[in-house]
Amino acid sequence: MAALSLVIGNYNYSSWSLRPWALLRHLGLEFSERRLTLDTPGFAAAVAQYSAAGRVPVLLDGELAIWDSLAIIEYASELAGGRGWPAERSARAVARAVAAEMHSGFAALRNEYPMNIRARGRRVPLTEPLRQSIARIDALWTDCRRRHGAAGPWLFGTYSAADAMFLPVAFRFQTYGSDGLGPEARAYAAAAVADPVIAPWVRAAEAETEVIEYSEIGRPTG
Ligand SMILES: N[C@@H](CCC(=O)N[C@@H](CS)C(=O)NCC(=O)O)C(=O)O
Repeated sequence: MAALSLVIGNYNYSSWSLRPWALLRHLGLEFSERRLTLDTPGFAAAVAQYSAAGRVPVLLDGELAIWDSLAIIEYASELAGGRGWPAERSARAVARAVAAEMHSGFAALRNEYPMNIRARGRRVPLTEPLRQSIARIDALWTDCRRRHGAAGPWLFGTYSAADAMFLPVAFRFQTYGSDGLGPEARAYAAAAVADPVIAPWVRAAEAETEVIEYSEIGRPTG
């Protein structure tokens, strides 16, 4: 049995769970999954077994419980000998800034475009804060791809934590449309959601039957 265990929420909806899961998979670290169902009466008691913060993801390594996506990503990278961040120091510093910007920012995008991996063809009003979030993501992805595209298909050439942090955003563009993204950012988002390494997560999201109504916004009307 794998020593590491990742406590996650619903595959379809839990964007914070997806981030470290994707990096653990890319690093080739073995881990088991413990899935809790978000937005149910039993969730609070279930997650309290693992974390007093009351949120997923949580990474368990023996007695150690790490309860935040970015902290899990850093721990996973340490276990993998520093892989998961660019090897070159200045690229690594920028990748950390990119990942941290996602972790602490983009509130409008997170609220107005809830991750809903199964859904397609959803449309929600483009508020000014949402437009600004999308413009910032477009600029960030385009700049990274122009600088590092020659080294590989990911934001910093080879796969890094920055890609894992932005993977749920790529799924959001698949659900709500990618208006506002330029060609490089669109191509990056399309490649990110088609990444074979994360395909098992997508299959699990498609097989789930729970519906969290507040995340099911933007259905076509009429
Ligand atoms: N900053 C945290 C955020 C974690 C988070 O908000 N997780 C959501 C699921 S995606 C959650 O556990 N929600 C349950 C709740 O708030 O009751 C992280 O990066 O791990």
